[in-house]
Amino acid sequence: MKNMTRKVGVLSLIMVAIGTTAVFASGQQGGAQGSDRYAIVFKSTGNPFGERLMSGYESGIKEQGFTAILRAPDLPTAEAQIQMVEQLIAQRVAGICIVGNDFDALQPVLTKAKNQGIKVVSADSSVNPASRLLHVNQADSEKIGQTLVEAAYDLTGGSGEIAILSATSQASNQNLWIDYMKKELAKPQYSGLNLVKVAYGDDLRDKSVSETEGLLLSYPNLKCIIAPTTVGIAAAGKVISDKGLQGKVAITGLGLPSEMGEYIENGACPYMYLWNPIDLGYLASYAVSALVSGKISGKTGEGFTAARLGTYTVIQAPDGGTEILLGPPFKFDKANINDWKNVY
Ligand code: RAM
Repeated sequence: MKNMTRKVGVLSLIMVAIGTTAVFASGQQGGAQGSDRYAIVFKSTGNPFGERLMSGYESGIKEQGFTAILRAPDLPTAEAQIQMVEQLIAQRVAGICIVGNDFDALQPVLTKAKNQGIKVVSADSSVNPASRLLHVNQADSEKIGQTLVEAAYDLTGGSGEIAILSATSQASNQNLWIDYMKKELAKPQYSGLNLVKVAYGDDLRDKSVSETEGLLLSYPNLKCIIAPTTVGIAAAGKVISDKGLQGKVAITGLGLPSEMGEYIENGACPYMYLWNPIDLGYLASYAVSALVSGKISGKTGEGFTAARLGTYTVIQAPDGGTEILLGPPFKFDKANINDWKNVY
C-alpha cells in the first residue's frame, strides 16, 4: 500500500515533468540576491537517469514557488559544465545543484559562485568539499560498493573473472563506488573473484556497447559484469541478450527499471539495484532552498524538511565534507520488476 501510494505520486511527478519545458516562470521571490531561480546542471544530455533526476528537482523547486533552470552539456565533461556554471553566475541564480563530471576541476568556478552568494550543492556525483556546501547522496557509498561485490559473488558462485563497466573515468560517484568495491574484493572471502578490468563507457550508449563487446572478446571466461551506471548496465544487458549469453555472463549493477525490465526478465541481469532518481532531485531542491533561506548552512547535525519526503539531517561525508542521504538502494529482480518498470 505504501509502495502503491509512492508509485502514484511518482507517476504524477513524471506527468508534470512531461508537460513542461526547461525553464519555468513562477511567483514568489526569494533566495540570494533576491533571485528566485534555482539551477541544476547534470552530467550530460541523453541520460534517462539524469532526466528523471532533473524532473524531480524541477518539481520540488516549482512546488516551493520558485523557477527551475535545467542544464546538461552534450558530453559529460567538466569543461562544458564550467561554462554552464559561468552562465548561471551571470544569470544571478539563487542556487546551483551540480552533478559533477569531475571531483576537483569545478572548484574555481563553484568557488566564484559561492563568493557571489550563490548556494552550491552537489547531488549524485559529488564535487570536492571546498566546492560545495553539502552533497545530496543517494545512498551510503560504501554500502553500494559492498552490495555490488556481494552480488557478483552470488552470481558467479564465488569464483571467476569479473569486470566493471563504469561511466567516465572522472565521475566521482562511480570512482568512489569502484574504490569501495576494490576494498571489498580485497577481503579473504572474495579471494576467488578476479577483477580483470575496469572499462569506461562514458555514459554513452554506443561506447558502453563497444566496451562490453571488448570485455567479452578480451576475457572469454568472464562470468560477471558489474555496471554501476544506468547507461552502462543497459548497454551491457543489450549485448548479452543479443549474443544469447544469459547464464554464461551475468550483469548486475545500478540500473533504471524502465530500461532494464527486458534484461531482468530474459535473465541477462538476474538482479540489480537503484534508488528513486526523481526523489533524489526533489530532495536536492529542498536542500538548496534550505541553504538559500538560511535554515541550514551545510554543517553536520543541521536538519530540514523536504516536504513529501520528510526530514533529513546533515551528516559527515566520507570525503571530509558533509552530505545528506536519500536512503538505502532498492533491489530489482524478476519478482518485482513489473511493478517498477513504468515508474522510473
Ligand atoms: C548513471 C549516471 C549517474 C549514476 C547512475 C547510477 O546514469 O552515471 O551519475 O548515479 O548511473
